[in-house]
Amino acid sequence: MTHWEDFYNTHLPPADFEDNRSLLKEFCERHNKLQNRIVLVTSGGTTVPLEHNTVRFVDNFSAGTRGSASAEYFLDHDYAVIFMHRHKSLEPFTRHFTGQQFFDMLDIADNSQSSTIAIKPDSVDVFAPVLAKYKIARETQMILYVNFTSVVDYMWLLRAACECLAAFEERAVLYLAAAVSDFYIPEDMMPTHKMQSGDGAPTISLQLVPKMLAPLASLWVPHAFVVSFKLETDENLLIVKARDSLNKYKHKLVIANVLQTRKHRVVFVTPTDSYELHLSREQALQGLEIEEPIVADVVQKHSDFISSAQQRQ
Ligand code: PAZ
Repeated sequence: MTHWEDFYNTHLPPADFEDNRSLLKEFCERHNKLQNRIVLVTSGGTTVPLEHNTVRFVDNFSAGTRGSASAEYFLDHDYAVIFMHRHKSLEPFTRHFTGQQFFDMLDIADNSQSSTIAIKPDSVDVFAPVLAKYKIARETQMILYVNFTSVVDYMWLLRAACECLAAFEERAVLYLAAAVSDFYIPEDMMPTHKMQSGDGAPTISLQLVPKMLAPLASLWVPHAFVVSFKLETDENLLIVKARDSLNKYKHKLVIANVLQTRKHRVVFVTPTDSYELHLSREQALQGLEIEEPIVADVVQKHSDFISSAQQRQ
């Protein structure tokens, strides 16, 4: 496995990196002055390009549901939110109206002079509260959107966000819900141009991505409340792998989930404890989302963490 420092030495930052870094810096400085709590929510999957001029890439299943829903609930708890997401994955607020849903909520009235577009009366109750929350979040500048596509973009953005979050010390939460690839093709092993079928079936050799949770938890934001997510498909590995991760990186909490049941069941694994949160069928039918109790629990743990840090001072 490449050491994390070698990874940054051998992979260039994305083209929009400096712009995003300035946005992060400005957002963090403002909220730090206000003594706000802040959360970095990572969301969606990363791509692994197979060519420098990327035509083809390896991707994963993540739609960004967990991250985008969680970001909304953190705003409800008055956290400033850095929403670091995969380009074109689900985003807070607009996630409620994807695909044709939004158009189906609209009516168009034509007369000879002009056209008027209006929200259908029976959709107003659904649309208005979401729009109102979006407007407040934007106007009060409580949310910053930054995006990534490849695993390399993600790594650069993650480190830049951590550099800005360090000043918040215990007031920062890192909520790492993105599905980040464990494997990639290093830049020096990737062809420049589109692979040609005429050259025969390619042999693709993937390397391990360095585990950034190691420098993140111990060096970049050592005082922050770091929460990672662990996804498995084999239930038998879930708790073992989550506990391994806590032992190795010494962060505060792993939220473990299984691919097929992730929308209604997660397991909280702390250094001393593990317990389940789940939604009943009735709760799901009523429109409750599991991210609401997940975020409420994380916020409670974060408050306890801040209190015990203050008592030590
Ligand atoms: O994005 P989504 O809602 O479809 O999925 C969420 C998730 C399963 C990616 C997330 O809960 C998670 O487990 N993220 C970490 C994945 C991992 O690297 O193990």
